[in-house]
Amino acid sequence: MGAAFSAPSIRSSAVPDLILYSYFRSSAAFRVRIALNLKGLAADMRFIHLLKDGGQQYADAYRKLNPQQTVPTLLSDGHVLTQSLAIIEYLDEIVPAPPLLPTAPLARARVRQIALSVACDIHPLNNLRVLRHLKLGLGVDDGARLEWQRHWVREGFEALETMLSDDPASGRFCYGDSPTLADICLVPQMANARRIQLDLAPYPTLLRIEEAAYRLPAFTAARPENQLDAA
Ligand SMILES: N[C@@H](CCC(=O)N[C@@H](CS)C(=O)NCC(=O)O)C(=O)O
Repeated sequence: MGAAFSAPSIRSSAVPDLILYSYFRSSAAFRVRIALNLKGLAADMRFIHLLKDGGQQYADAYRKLNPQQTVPTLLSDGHVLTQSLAIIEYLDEIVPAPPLLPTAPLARARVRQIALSVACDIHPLNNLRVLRHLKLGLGVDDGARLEWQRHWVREGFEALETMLSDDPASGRFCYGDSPTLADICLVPQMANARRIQLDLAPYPTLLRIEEAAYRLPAFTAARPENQLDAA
């Protein structure tokens, strides 16, 4: 008799049960919603309202789940995952198609470079807790806080526009002609920029990519206004 064939277990190939803690206006949660949609994955939604009840992210039960008290949090078969980019790369690993990162190392670095420009350098400066500290901790008035927000998005978008406008790797999307992690980060940040009424005309490449993204149902369905918790 030959060696026994060991079939892969159904468990290891099955898609896990997913629960996503989300807030409609959160751009980090928006990223994960896009990734889930692109992968054709459904998650049970749990809504954490960042403003109601003094901020539901600060409730004890939620803090136990996510000590950073931010959304998104993903439960995958009960395993707690936080940080949107870690969650998205995890989803990409368990459901490889369509890929959210290209294959070649330089191409992957390029996509991550764009994604991280948004996720590490633009988004954190405009986060709710930062704005709250500016107001309550440092006494910064509403007008100056708005200018703070616009300043950091403007500076980040100027760099991204330059990076994307004259790079041969840019296509219909940030990298080539299909959406990647870079678009997943860029598009929600543009939604935030619209909320603070930033003039987007100086960023024609970003606008073109956003338009291409919203032609895909995965991006449109993930928009804040299309969420069940949209107020
Ligand atoms: N780097 C984190 C950022 C998460 C984050 O800051 N989420 C915001 C919403 S976009 C939040 O929950 N803020 C709550 C607060 O600042 O109190 C990620 O990518 O998941």
